[in-house]
Amino acid sequence: MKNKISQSFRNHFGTDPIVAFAPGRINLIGEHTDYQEGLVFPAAVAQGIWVAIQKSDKSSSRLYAEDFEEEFVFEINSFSPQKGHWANYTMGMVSQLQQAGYNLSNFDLVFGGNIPASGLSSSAALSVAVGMALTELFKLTITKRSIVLYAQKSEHLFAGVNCGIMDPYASAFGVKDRALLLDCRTNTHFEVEVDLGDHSLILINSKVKHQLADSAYNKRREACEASVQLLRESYPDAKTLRDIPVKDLEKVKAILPADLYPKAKHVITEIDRVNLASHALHASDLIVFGNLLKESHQSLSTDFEVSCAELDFLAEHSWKLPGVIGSRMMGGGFGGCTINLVSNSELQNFEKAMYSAYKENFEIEADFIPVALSQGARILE
Ligand code: GAF
Repeated sequence: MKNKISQSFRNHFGTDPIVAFAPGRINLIGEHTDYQEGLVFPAAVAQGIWVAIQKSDKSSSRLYAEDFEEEFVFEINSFSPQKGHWANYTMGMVSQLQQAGYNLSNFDLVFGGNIPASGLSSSAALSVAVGMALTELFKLTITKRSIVLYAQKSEHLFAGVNCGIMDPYASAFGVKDRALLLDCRTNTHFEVEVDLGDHSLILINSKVKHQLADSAYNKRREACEASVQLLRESYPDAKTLRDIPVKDLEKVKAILPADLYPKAKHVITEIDRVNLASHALHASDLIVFGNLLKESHQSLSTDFEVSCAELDFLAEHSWKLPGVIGSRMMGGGFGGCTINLVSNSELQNFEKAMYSAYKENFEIEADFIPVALSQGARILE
């Protein structure tokens, strides 16, 4: 893929580029907790986005999206977000760097990738790869941590999604064979070795992406913030739902209105589940780990209401099959993938059974994506 993107750059712009790579991510557990300063448990995957870049002496910056075969041109000192456009992830990063005081000149850029499904954070991977590429190109002194924060802010301001930090963080800091137990309050992580014995992680791509997912995402975040406001009467020091102990759920229920309580309950219990899941994984207790995945799905579906018929079907049907340790929807919701932990001896049967059951119910041919936990973003030699 690196060669393809470099070659495309040479064809378009006639010079040799610097190439950066940033991977997509999975998340073992901990959904919709990052923007409440909770815990999450993501990892980088092998697939990702490659960005080729070089300085330009032209009066504008030229972008080319290899996968869409589309060009976009903008002036480095005067640009604004274009609704729904892929160029936002480059312009958003440029804007963040400029606001931080870095002086950039025009550049040419080609990007492309091999992320096989939605829900694996291709947008965060693109932002992080662009951040890495610009840092290298202009010899800027910027830490990966800052690139992560700029990527998140860029998604807020240029894509209109008020996301948390999990996706760019996992893309930047991923480690081979490890998941990151990330504390979204301190923005620091522990690496946890993921030894699944005779089991594998496999994603099922539902191939659906329901409309309004972005506005529903923002609404969920607002609901959490509204809950915190109300809870402050009883918990004056609470900054986010992270500060509400899981043992206080009954008290929380008495305070919050009926529409907010289930959302708050999801976040509070999900943070607890991440804690328990990391201990279970550390102790190689896959049964406990798998049950937590199931509880996470139920909570996301019933309480947080970010699942959909297709994801519910994929998770619920998986639970019934032999060799399945756990299964749940993954990521923001309303489509994308489920993540499944399945015994290697049953993997083929699992795929066959899930493929036909899903096709029969939704007339969609699901894809199965094996997961290899991999290294995070880097400049390629
Ligand atoms: C999306 C967001 F970008 C993340 O920040 C996170 O909130 C996730 O949904 C849900 O856990 O991927």
